[in-house]
Amino acid sequence: MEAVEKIVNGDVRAVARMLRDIDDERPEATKTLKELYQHTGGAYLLGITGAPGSGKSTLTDQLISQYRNQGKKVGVLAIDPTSPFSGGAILGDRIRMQRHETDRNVFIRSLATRGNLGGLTRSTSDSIKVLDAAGYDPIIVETVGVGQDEVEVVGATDTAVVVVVPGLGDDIQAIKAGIMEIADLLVVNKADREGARKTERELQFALELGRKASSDQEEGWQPPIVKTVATKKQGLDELYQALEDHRNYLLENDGFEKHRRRRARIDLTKLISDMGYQKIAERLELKKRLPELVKQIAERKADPYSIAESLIAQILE
Ligand SMILES: Nc1nc2c(ncn2[C@@H]2O[C@H](COP(=O)(O)OP(=O)(O)OP(=O)(O)O)[C@@H](O)[C@H]2O)c(=O)[nH]1
Ligand SMILES: [Mg+2]
Repeated sequence: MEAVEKIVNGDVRAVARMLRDIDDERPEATKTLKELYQHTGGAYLLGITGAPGSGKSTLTDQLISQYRNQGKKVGVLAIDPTSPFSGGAILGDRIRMQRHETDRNVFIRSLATRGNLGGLTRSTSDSIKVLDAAGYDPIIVETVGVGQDEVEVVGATDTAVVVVVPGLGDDIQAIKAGIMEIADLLVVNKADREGARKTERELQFALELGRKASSDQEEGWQPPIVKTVATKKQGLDELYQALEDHRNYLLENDGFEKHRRRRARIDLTKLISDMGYQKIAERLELKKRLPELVKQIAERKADPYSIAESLIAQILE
């Protein structure tokens, strides 16, 4: 049987192999992705982001149970933003969610990001499509909300959850800048610690400010703040209910359609810039010509702007 057919039939090994091929950037993966595409678009995408150690994986582990109780087949992609050598977060994710590892209806993978620009968005969105085609629904994507790419990944999900912990202090600045605008739902986890109420109030305030400044906000949806103690399952029913509320809100307001269009736009523009450079380089025989062009630029016989313009002009001719 072909890879595509196997994946669509939910063959776990075929799914795992495909994710590896994507990670290794194998050219064959693109061929399979082309054929898989028509089988995607059905899954509910749930993004969870927040500072390192805020409890994202513990929350995800609890949510997996909630969705399994509803008979859902759950996919989880945990993005590790650290260097490929540390493996620390990956290990933590595996331990946190290991009780689900023997469940055939739960698929958990960690993706290392290798630090290449745009690589995260591309490989994550490709991996999501594979799980989607294989029938996983919901698909939970865990990222550490540090870089632009991570924020972008979660911002492109259907429901974006931002996790904070009490006493964040300086963190609130980081949260205000960027992360706040993408939040559909805020979680104050580790509410067993001191200052949970204070953090909740600070978030409420930041939320009001951030929402006013943001143009990308969804009309008619007020992001709720849910307090949880993930390790003790406290607040998990409330969190699940808030997620369902947002999903229903999306269903009633063409939200899923809007998000599918947004992701299609991101996919297309990313692919054009990724593939574009390679194709342009081939067409212009850049590999052969580059040393001479670089020499001219370095010796100030030509400027890089004019060279780039003339190369582009040659392509457009
Ligand atoms: N006290 C307390 N500890 C918690 C709570 N939730 C998680 N923890 C602990 O916090 C630590 C980090 O939890 P993780 O779930 O791995 O956090 P994470 O955000 O996934 O971490 P990274 O993926 O490494 O960024 C673990 O030791 C958890 O047991 C909570 O509600 N209260
Ligand atoms: Mg984690």
